[in-house]
This record gives sequence, structure tokens and C-alpha cells, in this order.
Amino acid sequence: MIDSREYSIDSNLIDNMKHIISVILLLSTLCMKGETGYDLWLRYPPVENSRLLKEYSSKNKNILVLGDSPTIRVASEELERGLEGMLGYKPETGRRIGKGTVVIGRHDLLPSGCRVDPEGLGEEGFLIRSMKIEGVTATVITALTDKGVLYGVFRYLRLLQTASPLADLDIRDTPGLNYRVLNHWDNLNGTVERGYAGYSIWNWERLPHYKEQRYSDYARANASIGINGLVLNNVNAEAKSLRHDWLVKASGLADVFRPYGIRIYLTAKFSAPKEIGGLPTADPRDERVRQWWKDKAREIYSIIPDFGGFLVKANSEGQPGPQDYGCSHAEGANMLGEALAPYGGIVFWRAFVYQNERHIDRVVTGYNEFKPLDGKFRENVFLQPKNGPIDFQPREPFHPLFGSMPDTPLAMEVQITQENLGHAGHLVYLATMYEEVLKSDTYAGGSGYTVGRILKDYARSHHGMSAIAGVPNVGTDLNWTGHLFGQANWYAFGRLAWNPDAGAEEIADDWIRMTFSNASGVTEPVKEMMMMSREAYVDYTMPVGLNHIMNFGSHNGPEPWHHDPSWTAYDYHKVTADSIGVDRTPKGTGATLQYHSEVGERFADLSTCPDELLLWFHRLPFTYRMRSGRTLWDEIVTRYYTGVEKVGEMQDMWSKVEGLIDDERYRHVKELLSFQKREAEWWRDACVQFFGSYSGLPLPEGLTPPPHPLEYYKRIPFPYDWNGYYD
Ligand code: BDP
Repeated sequence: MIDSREYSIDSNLIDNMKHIISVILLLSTLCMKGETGYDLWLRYPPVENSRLLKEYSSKNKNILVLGDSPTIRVASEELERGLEGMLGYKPETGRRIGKGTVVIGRHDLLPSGCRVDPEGLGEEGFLIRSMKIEGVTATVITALTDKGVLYGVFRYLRLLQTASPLADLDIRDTPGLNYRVLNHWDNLNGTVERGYAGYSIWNWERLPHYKEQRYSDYARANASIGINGLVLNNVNAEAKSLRHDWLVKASGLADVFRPYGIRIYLTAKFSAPKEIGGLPTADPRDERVRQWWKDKAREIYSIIPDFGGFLVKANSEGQPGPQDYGCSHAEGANMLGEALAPYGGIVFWRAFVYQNERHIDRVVTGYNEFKPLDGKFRENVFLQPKNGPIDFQPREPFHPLFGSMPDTPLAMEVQITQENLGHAGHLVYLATMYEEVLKSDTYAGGSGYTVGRILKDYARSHHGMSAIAGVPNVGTDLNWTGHLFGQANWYAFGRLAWNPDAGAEEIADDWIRMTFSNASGVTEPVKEMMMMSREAYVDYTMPVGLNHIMNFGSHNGPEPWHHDPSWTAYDYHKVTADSIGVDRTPKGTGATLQYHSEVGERFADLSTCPDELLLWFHRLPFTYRMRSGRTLWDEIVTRYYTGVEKVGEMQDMWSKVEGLIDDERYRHVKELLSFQKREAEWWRDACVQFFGSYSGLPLPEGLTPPPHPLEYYKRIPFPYDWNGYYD
């Protein structure tokens, strides 16, 4: 029998325990304070694992800084900040080596007895090595330049952030591409073209005098992933950005970014000599025009001595260009290249051109325009195509210019901003898309000539001219990118620019660890969610190679029915009662012929064309039998439905991290995922109804039909306001 007194003592004990546990839980919740996301992947929270904390602390007792320069100062400040945050104490920064010293500084300043081989490190590479110096074990972070040291410091901190061992370090790293540039599409009035995270972060009104803290934080974040160039303004340029007063403003930003190894660039409007130079023409053959650009370059370098150069969108979507004067793109680009050459500046000349004529397949126009110009550009000019031949669609084959321009260095342009990928409302991890294009084999010199390799190889054949450009997704939103997971795309772009051979998954892993936690309860579900997200997006918007069926103006939401004289979605899907897709084989527009034969023939042959690109290259009857055994119609519909289901799975995965990360970021993502689900259903239902209105075919068995008729979806306004409209 139970003694009632004993029993009551026990129950008191249990109550007390419960109380203690709830206090602990409360305290830990309070400790897990909400985070806005502003700190990005540079949060430096305390190391939780006590074994690691001990190891890290013993290897980071003090810091020895060699040399002095603005770059070395930001490197040592970053190291101090990171170590203090993660280890809970501030290592002493001194001038002596002891056990557990971290030595940072240029190779030529290292103490004797601390010899490393810096050969091949170039301007940006670095070494991190555990070494015995003066009888004690220290960690040396060194490079040929201070900038290399800064990159090494960020890399070292990443080791701690990702709970990696610090024993016996021997890391040697150099960037795969030399120009790793963000192309801001920021307008001078503070808006951002295709930006979904608020307004431009450049406060032109107060520049150059007032330098916001945000600029340095932006510089740190970019340096941490190896970005070394920023184009400040939109490719749809305004000439006035080259006016003296605006150059002075830009110099304020250049001053902030310089210590972080980041140069600034500007877009150049081709008509600037007319618009702000008072000349009657911008003809590149006119001596006065050439002289104007030379004078302008001299003026720019007198204000910004390390100015990077120009990015130019010419004769594209209404922008002025050399063709206005009967000159070629090369003649226009070379004029600017010539003006910048004396100062070491370069030109990024965009290859995004297409005719607004319906009878010409847009996919073939970029190649047709630029292929004949191979080898005709000056040596300080990059040609910059987008990753694919249309325009930043959720899935495109690689641009056929990659592998076709051996004598012209190409810089690949990708979007980080999600213009056609759900804006900042959808969680879409883009590194898988970047990886897909970088690893695409062009067969330009036999098998293995991937796009990534081609980009890298230009450095050897063209005096270091290797590059990649990303259109960023940042704005004035507190978390920089609107959607917290937009940060992952910015981060991954930098990592892939540094190493185009890196994998999307390993980058996601690092980003999650640095952004959220090293706990496997967090890393595993979040990684899985990220890795499936792009395919989910493709499925619920444009499966099986469909593309360019988004809303005409906003580029978000479905509008496969858009049809007006200037632009019609029908050119991209060509749906009729029995067939869908565009024939781009040699029997059609011939786009497959622009690739090396191994690739082109694979795309042109139905038995080898990947399902993912089927309707990009082929026009097929709805009854066509797919590899899955389904008919094409059933495949399209099934993918629309599975895309939505995948978002549901993503929601489930995210729910697993509840309580394991701070509530503020948890809720932000949770709410956006349900928003995404709603939009995914909108895409699915609208597209299934639209294409079904042509095919007249029933849905595959077991699928619930869209709740509304097609007319309902057509009436949803853009930019839409469908609160209460779509339930
Ligand atoms: C399109 C965008 C447009 C850009 C253009 C470009 O919709 O806003 O100006 O590309 O890249 O995708 O120049």
C-alpha cells in the first residue's frame, strides 16, 4: 500500500521538478531571442558544444596581426568580432606569438621560422595552416595580399561557425573566377528594377558624406563570400550616373567598399555623350564621341582611382547602342574598352538582345547576333550572356554562346533576385539551378567542357579575364532579401563564383549552420527542403520545359493566356487542341543547331532529350507517351499537382525546426510557406484549366479538379489583390 504522506512528498517533488523545468524552458526561450535576419550568415553565436568550445578556445587564445592597412584592420576586427561572439571572450590582439595564437598577415611579414609557400596564391588566394612557430603551435592565415588575408579570415571563421575541427589545418584556396560581381539593378530614384526587398540600399541623397552602417555591413557580407565587384546602378541606365556630381556620390560608396576588396562599377548609357555631354551624336566612329568617353574615364579615375569599369546594355529593349549608328556591338564595346584601358578598367557588354519580331524565335537571336563577333572585342571587354537563351526562366538550357566564343571572354549573368521565381514570396533555393548550368557539358573541346570550366579557362587564355555576375536580391528590408531564404541564394552565388565546382548541397549545409544552427535536427530537414525547392517551383509553374507563361508585367503568377500584339505567351507554348511546345529542332527554329553537335543532337532527338526540357525543344501531341509511361497531358497535369504537394512537404519539413531556432525567423518562414502554397495552387489551377481548355482531356485519375472555371483565374488582377477572391 502506498503511504499517503510519501505519495504527497513525491507529488510535491514532481511539481517542483516541473516548475524547475518550465523555468529552464522559459529561460532558454528567452535566450533564443528573436532574430530579424539582419546579421545574415555572420551571426557568430556562442559555440554550444562544450568539447568544441574547449578546442576552439585553446586554438584562439590571442591574435597576432602583421602589417597595417584598412583591409588588415577590417580583417582583424572581423576575427575579433567572430571569436568574441563564438567563444565568449575577446582574444587579446598583440604582437607576440604564444600557444594558440592566430597569426594573420601577408606572407612577407611572417616571422622567420614561419615559412609557407605562397606560389600560385595570386592576388586573392590564401593559406590557413597549423604550424609550430618558436616552439608553439599557432594557426597562420596568410596570403600574398591583405585582401587574401581577409578572405582567409572569413574562411577560418566559417570553420568555427560550421563546427569543423581546427586541428592540423592545411587549407589553400584560390578563386576559380577572378571577377565576381553583383549587378545592382538599382535606379537613381531609389527604386529597384525587379527588386522585391524594399528600396535600394544606396541613399544617394546623403552620399557621399553620410555613409550608413548598412554599407559596411553589406561590404562585410559580400567580402565573406568573395564578391569583389558591385555595379551600383541599373542596366536600364540613366546617363546622369556619369555626371560629375553623381560620380562624387559614387565615390562615397567606393570608399566604404575599398577596404573589403570590392571595386565599384557603373552602367554606362550609350547615349551619354549626347544626353550629358552636349554632343549631337553618340556615334562610336565620331572622334568627338570617342574623346568624350576618354575624358569621362579620366575624370572617373581622378575621383575613384580603383573604379572597376562599365556594364552596358545596348540595343536591347529600347536602350540606345552602336547599332543606332550602323555599328556593331563590338565597335561600341571597344570604344568604351579603349577609354578605360589606360586605367585598367574593363567593360561588361551584355549579350541579352532579341528582336521584338514575332516571326523570329527569341531563343536563337543572342547567338546569331554575337557568334559572328567572336574575337572582335578588345582584350578588356567581357561579353555577358544570361545563363540561358531566353530570360531567367525557372529552367532553361544553357546559353549556346557558352562553348561557342573561344576568342571572347564570356561572363555569365544569373539572377539572384527571383523575378520569375516567385519574387520574395517563394522559398526557392537557386544554387541547384546555378549548379545545373555550371555543370552543363558544352562539348566545346570534347566531353567535360562544362560551362563552369569554360568560364574559368578564359582566365588562362585571356589574361585573367574570368567572370560571373549576379543580379542581387537585396533591398532596404530588415533582413536584406525579403524572404529569409533569399539570403541563401546570395550566399550561394558568392560561393559558386569563388568555386564554380562546388555543390549546391554542401553550400546549403554551410549556410544553414551559419544562419540557424549546427544541430542535425535543423540542418537535415532544412537542407532537404532547400534542395527540393527549385524543382517544386518548376513543377507548379512551368513543368516539362514549358516557359515564359508568367504574367506579362509583374512576371509573377500565371498568364499563359496573355496575348497582345507586342508579346504573347502563345509564342512560348504554342498550345492548340492537340499539341503543345515549340519545335526548336532543325525542322523547327533550329535552336539545337547552335549547340555543339553532341549536345544539339541530344536535345533534338526525342529519345535523348531530357524530360525537363522536352517542350522547350519539341512540339508534341498531348497523347505523346513519356518515359514515365504517362501521356504528355497526364504528365503536365501530374507535375502541376506534385509541385503543390512538394510545397506541402516543405511546410512539414520546416515545422520540424520549431523550437530549435528562434521564433521570429521560424514564424516568418512558416507564414511565407503558406503564402507560397496558395500561390502554387493558383499557378496549378490556372494552368491546368487553361491548357485543359485546349486539350479537352480529363485529369488523371484521383486528382481533384481546380475549384473554379478558367474565367475566374483570368480575372485575378495583376498585381493581384485576391484576398477573399481565392479561397
Ligand atoms: C528582363 C527584365 C527586365 C530587365 C531585362 C534585362 O524583365 O526588367 O531590364 O531582363 O535583363 O528579364 O535587361
